[in-house]
Amino acid sequence: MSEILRPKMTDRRTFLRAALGGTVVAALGGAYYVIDDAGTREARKMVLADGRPRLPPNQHLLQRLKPMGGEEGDPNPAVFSLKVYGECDAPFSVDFAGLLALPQTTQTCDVHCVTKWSLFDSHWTGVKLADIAAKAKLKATARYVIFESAHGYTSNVPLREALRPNVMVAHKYEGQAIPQAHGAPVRALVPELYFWKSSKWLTGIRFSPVDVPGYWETRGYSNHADPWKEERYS
Ligand SMILES: Nc1nc2c(c(=O)[nH]1)N[C@H]1C(S)=C(S)[C@@H](COP(=O)(O)O)O[C@H]1N2
Ligand SMILES: [Mo]
Repeated sequence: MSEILRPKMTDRRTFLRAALGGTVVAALGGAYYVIDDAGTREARKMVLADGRPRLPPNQHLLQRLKPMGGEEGDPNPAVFSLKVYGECDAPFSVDFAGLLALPQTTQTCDVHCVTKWSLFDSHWTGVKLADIAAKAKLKATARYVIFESAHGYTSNVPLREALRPNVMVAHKYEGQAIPQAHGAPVRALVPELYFWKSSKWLTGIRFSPVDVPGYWETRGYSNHADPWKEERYS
């Protein structure tokens, strides 16, 4: 994750084609991801309803979601189970069918990676974290949400922020099952914090009375991770 978004022109033809379109190509992880310079310039003029710039400071637009890696979990929905527990009166577990039986929402949102790329207008379907919290009957002592993923990856989000209507447990991306690289079959989605908070290959949601810094938060990255405040590192 510490890689810097940096153009590396290894494929001349792809570069020229992109350059003609007014864009620059970044070769990252062996694949090409287009930094949309024209789009970035336009994006910098956009303002959110609450006055924040739509594109957080020092971010650049990509045209599609870049797989950022991680230790993959089992993508098979048939073996999926999500454990919801911690500071709540009605902890529960759901399998994939059980997740689909909960109230579903589809949203369009922007996501922002700490390596300085952003993607506008990504589409996700899943269950709002707020609906999961209501079903679990949170205790007043719950103050943080800890997203737990395969192989011990975790991320921490203050409860108040996790209850925002755009925070969800997603099982579809762009109308399709989430691809394995992006966290199949189910991932967390926290659009207003840097993307590392959006745990892929999700296996658990724990409501905690105390903060528990997660995988990246204990490796030099910001505990809170607000892209508009550029909370990148701790
Ligand atoms: N389980 C798990 N989730 C994870 C990660 C990871 O390594 N493991 N990486 C995070 C980081 S650093 C980012 S930027 C996003 C990347 O999501 P993407 O690969 O779908 O773009 O996933 C986050 N979720
Ligand atoms: Mo990341």
